[in-house]
Amino acid sequence: MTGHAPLGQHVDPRDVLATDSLLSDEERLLRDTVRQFVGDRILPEVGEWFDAGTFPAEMAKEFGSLGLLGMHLEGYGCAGTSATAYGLACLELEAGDSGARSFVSVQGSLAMFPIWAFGSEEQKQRWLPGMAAGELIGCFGLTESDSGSDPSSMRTTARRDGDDWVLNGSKMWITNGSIADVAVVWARTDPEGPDGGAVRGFVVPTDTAGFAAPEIHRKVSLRASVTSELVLDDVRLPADAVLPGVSGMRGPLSCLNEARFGISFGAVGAARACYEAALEYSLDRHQFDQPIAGFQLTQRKLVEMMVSVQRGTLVALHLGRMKDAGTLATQQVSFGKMDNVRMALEVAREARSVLGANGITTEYPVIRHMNNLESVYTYEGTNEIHTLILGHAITGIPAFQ
Ligand code: TGC
Ligand code: FAD
Repeated sequence: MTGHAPLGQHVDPRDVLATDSLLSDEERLLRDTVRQFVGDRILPEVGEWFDAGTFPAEMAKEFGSLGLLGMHLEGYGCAGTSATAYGLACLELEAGDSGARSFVSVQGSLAMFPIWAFGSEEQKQRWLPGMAAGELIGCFGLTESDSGSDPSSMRTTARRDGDDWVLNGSKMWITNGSIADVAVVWARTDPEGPDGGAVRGFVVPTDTAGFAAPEIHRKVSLRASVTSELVLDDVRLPADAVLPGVSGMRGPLSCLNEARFGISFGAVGAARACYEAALEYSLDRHQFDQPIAGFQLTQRKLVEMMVSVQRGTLVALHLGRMKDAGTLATQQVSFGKMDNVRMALEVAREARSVLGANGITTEYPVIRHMNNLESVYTYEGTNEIHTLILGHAITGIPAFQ
């Protein structure tokens, strides 16, 4: 027994390390279902959505009927899958477009998760089933124009007025803001009040007086996704609008762990799509009387891309198995988000070069992914912030300030 496959055995160019064998039958089935959905419903149209700078809100119900919204949460109409299954769905969605994965991340990990984890039973019953079905769309308001990487410097306030809460301030760069039915908004309470100035989460129906969500235009990245400002002008909410189960920055940062985990998988999907587009193109495209895949310099690019995608897949799966075992540390999530997103961006740029001039049009998916990944590199904690989280983890010295 040599431990080797027979000489000359074929390897799959799309999965050279046979990472597929690490999935269960159930995971493969889910992966294939989402892949087919992306092929049928997203890929044929996403170029137009990107060109038009829009994401159709109607897709929410389609995501809902596939069980993709809040899919790793239990109860309240959620599918209750494993974390790895959620990751695999993110991977396939982002192989279509980062905007599709963003929609699902924000809905499930950023809007539903805080209600599910920190909400009252009444809040859960009111919002989660409709959100799981895609009948109600949620958004997550943490970032402000002057508080991005340092969200604890936020200026949005929540003041008590009798039993009511009154919110004032604004949030910036909020995915799904203009199409949302409900916004989970993080605001700082009165330092003199009973919450002692702690950040609290509020469930804000977007038809509440004083709430507005103007859309942000002129993006050249993540165009197939709605991004908005949230304006809160004396938004008066009943006492029970606050999320009772959490106080302090732990609230919003816990939600980020969920979404960053999904991005660790999602980025691999975008990278895989770019690698596969470059491989296919390089085998078809002839120059100097031969396929450009026959040039050593092109082969090197293809091999580097393939190795990166395979390595990213292994990292993501490892994180998924740890999350399912309940052992995943937040710093390990930062590893996946930081390394897989930068990997995907490098792969996208390399793939773009293989496509030559064709690589600069949205006729091919590569530059769309490449531009999208610039947003993914920045949101959910920039590459630098995750570097510093890991730097802190290995040295014990925080270097944020
Ligand atoms: P720090 O003083 O370290 O901690 C404050 C409290 O928070 C707790 N904590 C966490 N809890 C859960 N998960 C984590 N990852 C946590 N990190 C910290 C910590 O234990 C402490 O709790 P307690 O109870 O002792 O008070 O926090 P800090 O304010 O100094 O922050 C550190 C830093 C820089 C790492 C953090 O601010 C950060 O991660 N900044 C990046 C901001 C960010 O990622 N924003 C994302 C906005 S949402 C978004 O981008 C959506 S994109 C959506 C799409 O996909 O379209
Ligand atoms: P800044 O924090 O100003 O950073 C600018 C640069 O400085 C970066 O390179 C950063 O890494 C660097 N920097 C900052 N601090 C340090 C430091 N201590 N050390 C070293 N370098 C540092 N937010 C939400 O709340 N909800 C959403 O739904 C949402 N969706 C988004 C969708 C899109 C398309 C985009 C682009 C952003 C979205 N965001 C959302 C906001 C996103 O989370 C922020 O953009 C991100 O956290 C970075 O903040 P910033 O853009 O203000 O950059």
